[in-house]
Amino acid sequence: MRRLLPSEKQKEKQKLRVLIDILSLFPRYFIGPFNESIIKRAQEKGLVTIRLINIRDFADNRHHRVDDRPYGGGPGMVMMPQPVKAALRDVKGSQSHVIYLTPQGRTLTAEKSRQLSRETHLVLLCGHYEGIDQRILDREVDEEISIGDYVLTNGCLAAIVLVDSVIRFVPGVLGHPLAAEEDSFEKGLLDCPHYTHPEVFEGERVPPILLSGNHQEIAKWRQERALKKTKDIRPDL
Ligand code: 4GX
Repeated sequence: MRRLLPSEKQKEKQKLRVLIDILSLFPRYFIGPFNESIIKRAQEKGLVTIRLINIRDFADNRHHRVDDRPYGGGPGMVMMPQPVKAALRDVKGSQSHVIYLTPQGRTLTAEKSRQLSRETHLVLLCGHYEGIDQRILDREVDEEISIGDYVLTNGCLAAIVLVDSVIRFVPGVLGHPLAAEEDSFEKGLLDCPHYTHPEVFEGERVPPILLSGNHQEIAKWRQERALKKTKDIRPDL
């Protein structure tokens, strides 16, 4: 294959860029996690663009109310459809994939994160209170995802987890091109233990095999330890 011209390389990169819009009631939730370390650098490199949208800005009533009492009664409040619909209309385009974070969704996996990393535009909808009016979910959401079987106070932390796990699969985000592939779960196993200096810490030695320089034996040892760990902790894998 012929080499790409610089302008074409630019286009290749542009194609792989991911735009992530996060719709919530607390945009400031995301400031800390998205402005540190790998996610920060991914944005600086132009590989991902993250926009934080406050759903309250789209409420068309005088007091910018976004919640109301549930039909049928019961505790808590439900997010009204109008502000959510208006916020979605503002960001959605032909390439958008809209995700609602909820314990009622399919559980997030590494495979799902890899799949989402190939999308051009992700729209993450964060629920607050008892959730969002079902008519919005039926008409506007492409997919419901849960980050695990527990209930958070709102969807923002779940969106942070999803963004973090997805961007690791965006080419160029991790230093080593195959780092995401090397990680645990790609082989269906938990990770093996890791050691660094010093050789003896509080009387405990690093396993001697790791100092042997025999890379074949080291790979075998790591594989065995990963297998044992998986059998003990996660036999379901
Ligand atoms: N994985 N939450 C959504 C609002 C809510 C309440 C009831 C639907 C029904 C969560 C999770 C999660 C907390 C986000 C409740 N939505 N999100 N929120 N686990 O616990 O994704």
